[in-house]
Amino acid sequence: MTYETLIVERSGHVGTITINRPKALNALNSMVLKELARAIHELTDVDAVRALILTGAGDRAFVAGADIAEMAPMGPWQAREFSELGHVAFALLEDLPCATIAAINGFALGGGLELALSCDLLYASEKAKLGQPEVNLAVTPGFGGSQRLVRLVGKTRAKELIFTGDFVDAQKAKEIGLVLEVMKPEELMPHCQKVAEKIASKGPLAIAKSKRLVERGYDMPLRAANRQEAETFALLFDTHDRREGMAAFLEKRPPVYTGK
Ligand code: DAK
Repeated sequence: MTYETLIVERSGHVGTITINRPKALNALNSMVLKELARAIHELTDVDAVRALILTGAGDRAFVAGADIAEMAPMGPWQAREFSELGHVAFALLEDLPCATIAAINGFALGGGLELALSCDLLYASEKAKLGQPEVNLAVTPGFGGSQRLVRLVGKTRAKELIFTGDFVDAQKAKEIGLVLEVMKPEELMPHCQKVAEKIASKGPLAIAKSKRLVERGYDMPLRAANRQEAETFALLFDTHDRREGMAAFLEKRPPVYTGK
């Protein structure tokens, strides 16, 4: 598959999607959002890609937001459709049965931060600047930021970021729990690759199911979520990988997982 606005790569079980519009600081236009959904669909085979890294092309931005030039002439109906494209692509990411990692290499603003927030693990370079500056344009976050940001950093921090439109630097983002780690720009991709490879070496179904348990369980009452966990745990006992993992431990050798 070829893409106009993305670079999609695979190395072993690790996939990388790079948003590739560096001249516009990788701003998300309709084409990017549609291609993103298509690329995510392509990567949904659980045994093919076991961890996916998202990043931005160039050295300035992860993604500097939704494309303001494309949004400027929109009426409410087009804005609704545009917003839907983002929601669909980001929900696909959240539902992808493998780990997703945002390598935040520069500006992650508005829709760009919302894209990162749809990933499982967020790592940032020292150069990163993060924020929800939509209010500067007299709109609200449109791709789930008002909900995912609250869940990650809490209600008042999220309100502060959304109401002021201020950018936070990478260190501050780590302090408030928005990103996991901050590192030198040249260390970011190797670090994300290392984490991705580590995750890819585990039982793929266990990763897929763990992700689902965390995502779905978060909005459920504790008892129901725990019941779901017990059922998932039990179901995995009927897989090749579970037998392989335990046999490998007892035979003191590394396991070979197939996602079956
Ligand atoms: N969209 C389009 N182009 C962008 C862009 C963006 N978000 N951000 C940057 N660019 C372009 C600039 O226009 C410029 O293009 P040229 O003039 O060279 O052609 C190029 O990238 C380089 O940017 P600057 O010249 O501005 O670079 P600076 O270093 O001076 O400034 C900056 C960097 C990131 C601080 C600045 O570019 C900036 O403030 N960018 C906008 C950031 C922003 O406001 N992001 C949030 C966008 S709003 C909704 C749906 C979606 C959304 C909301 C509602 N509904 C349907 C309800 C989402 C909204 C957003 O994400």
